[in-house]
Amino acid sequence: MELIQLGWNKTLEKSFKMYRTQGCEPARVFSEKKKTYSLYTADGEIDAAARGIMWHKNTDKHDRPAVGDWVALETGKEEGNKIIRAILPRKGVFSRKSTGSRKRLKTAAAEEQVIAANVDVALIVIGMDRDFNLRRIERYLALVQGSGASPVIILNKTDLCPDLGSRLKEVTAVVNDVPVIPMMARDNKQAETVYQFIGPGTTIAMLGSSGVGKSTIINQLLGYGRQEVKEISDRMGKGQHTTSRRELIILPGGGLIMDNPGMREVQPWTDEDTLTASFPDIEALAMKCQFTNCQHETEPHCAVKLAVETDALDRDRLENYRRMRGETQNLTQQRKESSWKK
Ligand SMILES: Nc1nc2c(ncn2[C@@H]2O[C@H](COP(=O)(O)OP(=O)(O)O)[C@@H](O)[C@H]2O)c(=O)[nH]1
Ligand SMILES: [Mg+2]
Ligand SMILES: [Zn+2]
Repeated sequence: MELIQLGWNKTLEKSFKMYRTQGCEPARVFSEKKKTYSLYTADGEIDAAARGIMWHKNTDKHDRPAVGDWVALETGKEEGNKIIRAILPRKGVFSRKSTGSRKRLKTAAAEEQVIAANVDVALIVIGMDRDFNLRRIERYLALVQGSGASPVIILNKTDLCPDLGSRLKEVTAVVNDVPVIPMMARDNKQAETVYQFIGPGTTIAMLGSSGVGKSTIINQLLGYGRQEVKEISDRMGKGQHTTSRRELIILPGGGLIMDNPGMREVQPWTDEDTLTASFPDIEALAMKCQFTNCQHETEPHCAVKLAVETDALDRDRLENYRRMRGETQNLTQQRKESSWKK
């Protein structure tokens, strides 16, 4: 397989140059086992271990290979003993707060664990049944903001939505320029409409709650039933949680796709500025607040609160923003504590 079809590009080639002179070859991590990784190379699939230093207890989890990473692979060693020498610079990452060991948890220090690297397009799948929730859409958009990926929203199970027209209006009102695709993935071949966002070498990650149809969409794109689809009754709404292995699957029409990278809680691992950037309407209003650091709580002459009072800004949207900002501020504090301990 051509490296370009795996997402290789000029920027990567540049940063790989020095490794090439050292006899390394480029490879892309497509799944992660305990301490080994499965990689795509120009010559096919291969398993490799990471250099010992990457597992040292003082090595930040952030510096370990993750699914989606491009790495420099040491070649020339005897067969079956390939080693990952280095991770090439990432375009962006999806990460979560590491659960860490129990001992570590007690210290409440937050550590960033990369769960997917170099994602180009994040398909946020929302069920138009009971899953439908505007606030959740905002949370996913905040999560994607700063990840280096462009978001696309899929409103799936349109067959279970009696009022699609007005739902669509509600969604487009909160998502700005993010593309929104309504679809009925199960019964039609509508999943193929997402191909407009996928080119050769595009890396896609599917995000969304359990039971919204992520695996169904992937199977449609693949043309066969690779991902396990949970049978759930439409009446009950939610399905059981089946854990799928996190891996990058090559699509027949080009591109690579990852089922839910496993963000259990929809918690943006981000900073306040990145969060605010995913609420551009609030950001614009905040420029008109009297205080530059206005928190839009009790300050006088707050343009954001005024907008809520005059119905120019949705109260629930502001509430959701505030809640996420609170979480982000906590996280920033925990990160500080974590770096003091080092
Ligand atoms: N009614 C309806 N059900 C769907 C649609 N797409 C998927 N489903 C069903 O939703 C359930 C969960 O789908 P699945 O792909 O496993 O969801 P995942 O947890 O997000 O991977 C399955 O029973 C699917 O058949 C759709 O467009 N309409
Ligand atoms: Mg699934
Ligand atoms: Zn304000």
